[in-house]
Amino acid sequence: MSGDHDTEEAPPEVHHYNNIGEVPWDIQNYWSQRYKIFSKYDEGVWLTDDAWFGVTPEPVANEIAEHIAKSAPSSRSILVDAFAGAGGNTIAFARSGRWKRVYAIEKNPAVLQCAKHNARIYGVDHQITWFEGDSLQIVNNQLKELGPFSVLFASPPWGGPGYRSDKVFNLSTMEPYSLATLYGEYSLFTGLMVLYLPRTSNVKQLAKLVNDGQTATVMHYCMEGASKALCIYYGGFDLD
Ligand code: MGP
Repeated sequence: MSGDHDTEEAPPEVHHYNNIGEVPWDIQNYWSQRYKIFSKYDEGVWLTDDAWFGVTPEPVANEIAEHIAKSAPSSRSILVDAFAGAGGNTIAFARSGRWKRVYAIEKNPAVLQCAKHNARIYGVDHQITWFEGDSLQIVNNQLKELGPFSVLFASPPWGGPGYRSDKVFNLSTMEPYSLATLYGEYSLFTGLMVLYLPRTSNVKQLAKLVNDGQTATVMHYCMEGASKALCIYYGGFDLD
């Protein structure tokens, strides 16, 4: 461990790797991009080995946070991050300064501890309320009353890095939650949602959820000239 934020104890599955010799082979590719993922990596960022695959790289997370901040109606003052993971997006939302409060949900207790720790490194922990548990349940039970004031962002699991083997990614078989399940459940909470999905997502499936006369925007987020992922903006965002 290194940095100034290591007074707390890390759970056994949480690591801060300092050199490539310590890093499992299947995440070495991600570790070599660690400063793109977290620019403050060397300050002691924590991750579980599985969390590396799903973290949104910091420049992408910042760009998304900026787009949501400027396009959401001003009446919305709460941002709910439904799958916080190790905190990449949550931290960017808090840093944007746009939200009265950021609510962050994560099911895996060790990953949640990483997110809290990483938010402290970025100095934004005090702006975030954390929930441990199932995203769909927490949104529609514990957070229910906040729906009319909220924008929901979800970067769900895509079923692992194997998503790349599909030329067109089928969102109806996405594990563990399909697009229709996520959209259906989150729509009960708020009409304003942004979903972070594979760059190869089936666009027809994305469009099927848009009612006649309404619009949705697909935005690709790129690094070094290549799309990393897309976001679909459902509801009244002003992205022009
Ligand atoms: P990638 O395809 O694994 O990496 O993930 P990359 O660097 O584009 O691969 P390359 O070798 O083809 O260049 C691209 C981005 O998708 C990552 O930066 C993550 O933000 C995101 N991502 C990957 N997975 C497997 C998931 C996932 O399961 N869920 C979410 N929400 N994001 C993911």
